[in-house]
Amino acid sequence: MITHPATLDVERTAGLDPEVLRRDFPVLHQEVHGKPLVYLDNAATTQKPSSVIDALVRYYEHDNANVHRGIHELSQRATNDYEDARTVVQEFLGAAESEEIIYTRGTTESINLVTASWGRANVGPGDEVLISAMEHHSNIVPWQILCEEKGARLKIVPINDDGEFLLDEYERLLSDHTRIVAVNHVSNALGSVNPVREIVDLAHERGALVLIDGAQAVAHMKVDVRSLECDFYAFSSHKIFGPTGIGILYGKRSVLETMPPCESGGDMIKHVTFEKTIYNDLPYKFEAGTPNIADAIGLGAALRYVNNVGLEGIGAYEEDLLAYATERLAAFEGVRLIGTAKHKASVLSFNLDSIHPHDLGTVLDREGIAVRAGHHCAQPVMDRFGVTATVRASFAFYNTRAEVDRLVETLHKAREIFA
Ligand code: 7TS
Repeated sequence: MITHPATLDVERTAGLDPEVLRRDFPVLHQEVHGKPLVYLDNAATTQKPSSVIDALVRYYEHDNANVHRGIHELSQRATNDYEDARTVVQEFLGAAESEEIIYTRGTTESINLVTASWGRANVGPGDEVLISAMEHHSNIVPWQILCEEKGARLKIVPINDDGEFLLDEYERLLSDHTRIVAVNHVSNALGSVNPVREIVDLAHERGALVLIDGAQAVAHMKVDVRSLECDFYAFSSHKIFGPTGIGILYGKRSVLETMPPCESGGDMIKHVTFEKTIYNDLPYKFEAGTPNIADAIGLGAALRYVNNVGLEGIGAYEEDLLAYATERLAAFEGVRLIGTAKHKASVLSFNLDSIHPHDLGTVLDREGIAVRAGHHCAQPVMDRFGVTATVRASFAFYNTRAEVDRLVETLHKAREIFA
C-alpha cells in the first residue's frame, strides 16, 4: 500500500516544477520504440538543457580560438569565457580561489591526477591508503596501481547490509601510516550518502589527506569544499547537465602547490630552456596542452542553470521522488532493493525475482524506459551483496512520479513475460 503523501511540499522544493523544467531539455521530448521516453539513467549521464547546448554553439559560431595565447579579439573572448567558467565552478564549490580549480577530462582523470602527482610524491613503502567498499572502479584502480608501485597497502572500509559506510570501522582502520582517504560522497551503485564531514575530520586528526569523489553528489546537493575541509574534490561535468569530456579537480592551494606537474608540455610552463623548465602557477601547472575550451564554457553554463533552479529545491524534490519510487518498489513482490541506507540520493538499484538485469533492462527499453543494468563499474559492491548485476533507476529533477509509475507498470509486464 502506498502511504506516500499525494502532493509535494511546494515550500521545501522552492516551487520546483518538473513539467516546466522539462521544457529546457530538448532530448526528453521524443518517443523511443513508439513510447514517450522515460530517462532514468542520470547517474550514468544527465541530459543537457538548451542553455548549455546554446553556449557550445555560440562559442563555435562566434568565439572559437585558442586560449592564453593570442592577443587577437577571438582569443581574448575564448580566454575570458574559459576563465569565467572556472570562477563559476569556484563559487559553485565554495572554493577560496579560482586557482584551486583544475580542469580535467572528468572524475576519472581528476583522481588519476592525484594518484600520479600527489601519490607518487607522498606515498611510500609501508604507507596506507584507505578507500571504502562502495567505490566506483575509478576510485579503486588508480589507488591500487599506486600502492602496487610504491609497496603501500590499500585498506578497505566495510559497509553494512544497507550499504552504509561504517564510521567506527573506519576509525579503527585509520592509523599513523594512513596517507590519504579516498571516498565517494554518494555511491553510484547504492545511492548511499556518506558522512564526508566526519570522514574528513577523523582523517585530519591522523594527519591524512582526504579526496572526495563527488561524481554522484554535485547534481543533487549543495557542496561546500571549505566547510567540508576536504583536500581534494572531484566531479564530472556530464553528470551535472554539462558536456562530456570536462571535469574538475578542486585541491587546496597549500596541497596543490607542493605537487609536481602530472602531464607536461605547453601551457604548464613559465620558461623553458634545454637545461631547466620553470613551471607555471596554479592552476595551469596541471593543465598541459590546449584544453577543452568549449566544454569548460558549457560546464559554466550548466552550473549557472543549476544555480537558477536551486540546489535546495532540487534536493527536496528528488528526495520526495526517491521516497515515492522506493515505496512503490519495496511493495512490489519479488523486488530486492540493493542499497537501503537511511540517507540516500537519487539512485534506486534492484533485482526482480531471478530475471537477469540485462533482460529486464531490455524489456524496459522496449517500453521507452532508459535504465542502466550491470555492475555499474562497482564490482566489489556487487560482490558484497552477492549479485553480479542490478537494474538501476537514477533520477534527476526532471523526472516525475508518473515516470516512476510507468517503471512499475513495466516491471509487472516483465514479470508476466518471464514467469
Ligand atoms: N565516481 C563515481 C561515484 C561515478 O559514479 C562515476 C561514473 C565516476 C567516478 C567516473 O566518472 P567519469 O565521468 O570519469 O566516467 N559513474 C557512472 C555510472 O554510474 N554509470 O556510468 C558511469
